[in-house]
Amino acid sequence: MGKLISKGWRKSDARVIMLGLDFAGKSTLLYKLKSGQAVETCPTVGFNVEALQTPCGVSFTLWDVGGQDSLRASWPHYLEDISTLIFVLDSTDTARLAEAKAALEEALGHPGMAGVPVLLLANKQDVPGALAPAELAEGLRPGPLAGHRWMLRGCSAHSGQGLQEVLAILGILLRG
Ligand code: G3D
Repeated sequence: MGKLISKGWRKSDARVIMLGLDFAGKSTLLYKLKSGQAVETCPTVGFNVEALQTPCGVSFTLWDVGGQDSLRASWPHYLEDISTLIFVLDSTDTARLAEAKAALEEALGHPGMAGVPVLLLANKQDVPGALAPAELAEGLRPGPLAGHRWMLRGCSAHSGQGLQEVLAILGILLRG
């Protein structure tokens, strides 16, 4: 934990957790948001965390939690005291959309998640043939999102498309 504090983490910062299936692009998003650059990632074993700020100066920590099947059992450990959930979808992975929906349902079923706002990110919009955000939304219905304030945005962790808007939306959600 000392290491986290030295990276700029303060207990008072809002906690935003980023979940999604493995390969959705969570780690790439985290580091693109942090540094503005797409970096090479390795599968996340456990979590990555970075201290970030919205354009209007709201500080938060963004937790990227590994999404591989074997790691999803650990998600509940991270689902306490959450300000916002970011759920990342791979817009090119139509085969696993049902699996992603089930994982989202499971995460939102955790008692600590009642009423937590959800920002769904349709990542990899730079890939030709990627599903548009509205098409992904269709695939998620009937939704696990009832009772939650939620938004869905397209983005690309590679090109940075949509990420300024993601930060702006987080600012709105975090200020309530
Ligand atoms: P994860 O943390 O959700 O498991 P990663 O996913 O961030 O490790 O990304 C998985 C792969 O998707 C990586 O490819 C990464 O470069 C790629 N990726 C992430 N975001 C995007 C995006 O917006 N567009 C495109 N085209 N690819 C993306 P590799 O080949 O490095 O494993």
